[in-house]
Amino acid sequence: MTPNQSTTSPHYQTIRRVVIVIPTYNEKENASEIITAVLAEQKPDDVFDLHVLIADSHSTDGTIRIVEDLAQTNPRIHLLDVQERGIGVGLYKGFCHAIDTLGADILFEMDADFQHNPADISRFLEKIGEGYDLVVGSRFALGSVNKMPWYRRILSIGANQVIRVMLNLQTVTEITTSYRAFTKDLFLKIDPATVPWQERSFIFVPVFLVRMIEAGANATEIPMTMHPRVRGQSKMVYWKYIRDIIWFSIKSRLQR
Ligand SMILES: Nc1nc2c(ncn2[C@@H]2O[C@H](COP(=O)(O)OP(=O)(O)OP(=O)(O)O)[C@@H](O)[C@H]2O)c(=O)[nH]1
Ligand SMILES: [Mg+2]
Repeated sequence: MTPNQSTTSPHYQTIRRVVIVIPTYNEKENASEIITAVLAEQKPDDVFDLHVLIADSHSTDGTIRIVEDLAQTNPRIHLLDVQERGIGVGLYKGFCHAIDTLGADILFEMDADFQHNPADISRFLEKIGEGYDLVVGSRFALGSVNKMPWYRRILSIGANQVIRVMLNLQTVTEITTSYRAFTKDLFLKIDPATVPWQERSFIFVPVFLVRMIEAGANATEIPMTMHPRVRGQSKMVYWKYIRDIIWFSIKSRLQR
């Protein structure tokens, strides 16, 4: 060590690989831009080494080709074709691939359509650096900005309240949006059989968070900015999501 180098310099700390898993189905309008925006968050000399994994359900609109081309030019960009439909399939298989093949220490889940702002990534990582093993982006935390239309805001308030009250969840205020960072160690504590990752509806998203909390996560929330989708088509089927949330909440309540 030369005299002006300190042991607290990032080079003397363990570099932790962060893999941001983005599930996609027919996101050709967003794919290239979201990857670029995520990787722009890599800070020089950081202790976090950012990678992005697109976990695609065999899109038919050319998303795969766009990501394949980008992956050839940048080793931080990865593609996994999970073949089957479902955000849960994309996320769950994406997390496993990120750990087993890409060597992830820290995982993110994030949407492709810019509803989750990539500029928030560094604030998630700050909290991981402070020792939390789960950081949840919340539309209900003080300082968050929610630009969704009124009917979507009512829907999200209702869905979150139903789950929180029925399961008596105190730790987090946001259960239904998929913008989170967590450690590999926390993920590995979860029994895949307890998470509905093969369901076509979005029910994986809240159940996965509940399982992380039940696994003893040291969790915190950060305020996030949420914007309506600008490009591409929504894949959310609201009635199925509401039905599945109510059913999951009732089942969980009865089992307690
Ligand atoms: N791998 C995979 N990803 C999916 C699937 N369905 C949706 N996604 C992705 O999951 C993320 C969230 O889906 P959205 O359609 O944006 O759902 P939403 O944000 O609740 O709805 P909007 O606010 O209307 O956009 C996006 O990145 C989608 O491309 C799927 O079947 N497979
Ligand atoms: Mg969306």
